[in-house]
Amino acid sequence: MRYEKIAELCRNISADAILLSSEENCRYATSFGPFEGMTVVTANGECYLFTDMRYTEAAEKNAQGVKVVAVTEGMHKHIADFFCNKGIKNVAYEDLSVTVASFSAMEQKIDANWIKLGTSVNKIRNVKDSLEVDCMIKAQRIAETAFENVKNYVKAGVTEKQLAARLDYEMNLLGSEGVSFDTIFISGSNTSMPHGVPSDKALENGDFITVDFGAVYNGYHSDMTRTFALGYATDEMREVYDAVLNAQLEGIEAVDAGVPCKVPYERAMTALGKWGKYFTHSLGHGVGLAIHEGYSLSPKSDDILEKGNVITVEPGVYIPGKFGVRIEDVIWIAEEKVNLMKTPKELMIL
Ligand SMILES: [Mn+2]
Repeated sequence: MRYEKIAELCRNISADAILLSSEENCRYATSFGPFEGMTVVTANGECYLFTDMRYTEAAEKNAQGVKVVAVTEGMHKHIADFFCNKGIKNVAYEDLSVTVASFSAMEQKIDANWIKLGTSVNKIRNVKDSLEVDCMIKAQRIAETAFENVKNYVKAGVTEKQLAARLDYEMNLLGSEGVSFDTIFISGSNTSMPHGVPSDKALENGDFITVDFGAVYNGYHSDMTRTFALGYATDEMREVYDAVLNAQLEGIEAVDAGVPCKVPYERAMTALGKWGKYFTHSLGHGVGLAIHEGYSLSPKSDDILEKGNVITVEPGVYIPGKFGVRIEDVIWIAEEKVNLMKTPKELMIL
């Protein structure tokens, strides 16, 4: 049971219980979600899921090894009584995600010595087991099949918005629980904006097209970016594409357990050479129950990659007013390094 890792953390920080409130941490602890409510993991290794009647039946069926508590009036009051009955005094809470308003509401109703969790639960989540990675691979296969299907609709005259909608629809048809994030499906000069939003612009021959998207399976996210050309690619487009692909391969090569997060970034940046001045974000981010979690492959990071991390490698070159290229894969640092993607990366011209 995953909450056993949180119970161990609870003992390590000398708390009597950990009170989880974020959707991702509740889902991690209970293997159930999404739901509205809170989760309590006690130092003696018990896990309680507090939720209301909208979710209790499903929670009882699906939450693993967890006691489901039906809350009929006032979540905080219910948890306060529970702590009182169990003699729980020292309670760790998610100080990084609870708002000031909700903490003050909680503090008023629940009498406890509050301990800040900081990033400690996120650090646990950042080391994935193979069951979690299986979910991420399922999400990735859905996304890649959807992408293959959408290629049939990519032609001059179709708008970015129409293609983004088609991709989302295909992912959902194939079993995705939704989209990992708002799908980016942009073309031509819009591709110079790393997180450009699909518009009413129609695709034109000679456009670069950047698609950044993901599916969700059991709460776990996939994340992939491909850039391709419609009709033809100029020499400059090919040169930039090759530079980004080379940087991405160098970045992936550098990712490994024990390696500082800044090293893959530096390798990719060096590989970009003269195009490096157009690479304006970090090289990658951890991914899992949240689309951005864990470490960042940033030149400012002091973190060290660990076995079990799952992290994106996504260099880009964005030339304002002209075009941009980004290529993104997800890498799992297992016994060996595993690239979760199967979609090829040679420049594709549709
Ligand atoms: Mn990403």
